[in-house]
Amino acid sequence: MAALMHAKPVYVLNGPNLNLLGAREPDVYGHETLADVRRRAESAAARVGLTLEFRQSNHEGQLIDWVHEARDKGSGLIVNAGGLTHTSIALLDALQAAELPVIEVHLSNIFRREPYRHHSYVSLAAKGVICGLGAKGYELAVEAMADVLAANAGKGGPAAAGKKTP
Ligand code: CA2
Repeated sequence: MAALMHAKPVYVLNGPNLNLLGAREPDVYGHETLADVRRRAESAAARVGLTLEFRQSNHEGQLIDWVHEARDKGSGLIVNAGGLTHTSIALLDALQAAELPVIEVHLSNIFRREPYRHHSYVSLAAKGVICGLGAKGYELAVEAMADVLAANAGKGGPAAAGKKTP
């Protein structure tokens, strides 16, 4: 496991309705709130030497603006785009333009759910996808991001840390 300290934070972006976590549909999304998820992700980040910008918005344009911000100010992106996962070519375009490693997370196993959840635009920009493991998936995504960033840094130093690998 990498314990490399990165100056730039990893952006953890959460999309529409994820602010409702813990309040409704616990059978699908569990009992933990988004604040609980954030605490887990930040604990994992501290363990692997990363810092996070953990955010949530119900607005597609806001999420896209944050992806643009991450392009300059971030080292990677962990994205649970909520329902926009399955609809947003605009968010995909932003993620592809960011030229940062992207890890996609879903609390639920989208492949066990309705067919319209089986396709993800976000996946087209993602190095990897974690789904169905609840809040634990965010911890795993942070750990995986640390490994990706360490591997990229090893390939060409800090300037290469954000570059996608084939
Ligand atoms: O499983 C996931 O993490 C999802 O990204 C959650 C999205 C859903 O549209 C995706 O297909 C899979 C939904 C966001 C959370 O919505 C809630 C609605 C009511 C109560 C709690 C959460």
